[in-house]
Amino acid sequence: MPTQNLIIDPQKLWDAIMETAKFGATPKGGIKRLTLSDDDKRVRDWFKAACEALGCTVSVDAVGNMFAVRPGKRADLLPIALGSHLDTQPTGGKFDGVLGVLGALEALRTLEATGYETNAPIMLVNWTNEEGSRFAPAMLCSGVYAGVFTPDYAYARTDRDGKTLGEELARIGYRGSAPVGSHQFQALFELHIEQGPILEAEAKEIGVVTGVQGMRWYEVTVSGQEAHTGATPMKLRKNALLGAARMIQAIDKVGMDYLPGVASVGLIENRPNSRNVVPGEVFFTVDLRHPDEAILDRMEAAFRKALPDCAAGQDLGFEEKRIWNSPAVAFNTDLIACVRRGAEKAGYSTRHMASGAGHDAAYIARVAPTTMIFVPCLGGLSHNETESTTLDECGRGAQVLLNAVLEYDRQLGDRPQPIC
Ligand code: HGY
Ligand code: MN
Ligand code: MN
Repeated sequence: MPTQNLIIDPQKLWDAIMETAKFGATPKGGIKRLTLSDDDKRVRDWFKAACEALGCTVSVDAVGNMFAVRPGKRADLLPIALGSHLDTQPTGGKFDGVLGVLGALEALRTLEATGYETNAPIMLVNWTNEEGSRFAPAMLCSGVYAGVFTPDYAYARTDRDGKTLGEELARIGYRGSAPVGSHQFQALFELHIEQGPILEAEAKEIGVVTGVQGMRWYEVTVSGQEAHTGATPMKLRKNALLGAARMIQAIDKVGMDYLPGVASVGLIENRPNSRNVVPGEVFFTVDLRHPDEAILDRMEAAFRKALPDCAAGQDLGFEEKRIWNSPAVAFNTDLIACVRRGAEKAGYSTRHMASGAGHDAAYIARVAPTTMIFVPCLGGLSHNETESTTLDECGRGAQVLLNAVLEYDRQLGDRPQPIC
């Protein structure tokens, strides 16, 4: 069958996105579906049933990564993988990660509906804990798949309530038996919203993604002395929150000094957090990113120099440790060409770009040819309950995903079969 008949149904994709948005729906129209929560279990169960209804076999590895396989004509070919993540931020939107998983499902549904047989099997993937919001770091279980972290490291990661990833994985019934890495594939394509303003600003329909910038996460604890806010003179205080505030301002300046790099503090815990106690301890997280590793080194040095400078003269102590380092990644040029051809075939405008946000594809690129496809999102806004894109943009992204996969599959078909 000519592949031009393989047309995505944007309405079916949109309906699936809206249906699964009920798992963790928030009053403001977003999603709170933290990894391994009850709502994550519900959407995983939904995804498994949807894949099985399309005739796929679904299996789960030891850190909860889900793999659904549709057979191809040639058993000698490893599958082509399509996927992303279904977990969200606490105030997440309907499309971050979800579009990549459900866009892949719609591509597979289109193949099923037309009876089209690919050369290689097709494998849908849902990666565990891409967000890293509940269990740091981000992209944790695609990282385990890529050999960056061990399963035991992942199991031991603990949320702010003291629960471990391993316990929660078992609690929701998604600690699979398959060894991590046993689900082999030969390439990965990930569809995602851009989560930034470029495509919308330039009125481009598809982002042909060339790579992901470098990312580093740190944890800082500032220690002072709890004291009475009424009886303690200003000059005698050891105010941990004041020290942290000065550090946070200095961290923002690191970002401003190294544009287009970014520097952020997103999580802060002030202790004892009582209105009439001078704070004795503050914990906060730091997120530094830049496309160039050498500049990221300079940002890290500037950040680390700022801490003692901000604590000076206040009789404060502090501890700082880097908990994550995900170097900048370049995607596979052959797969990038498949995406570009897939967009041209559909007649969509394109723009090559690197990703500001982290994605599972950044780690998978270490073990298999990998690339990504972006569609615009409204105002470039993401990690926000008002995150939005349109039915047409979702449809365009899924169509390019399908076209790119079929282009790659066609190239595989040209390879001679091994003489067994
Ligand atoms: O942090 C990130 O860039 C991704 O959303 N986890
Ligand atoms: Mn994402
Ligand atoms: Mn995200």
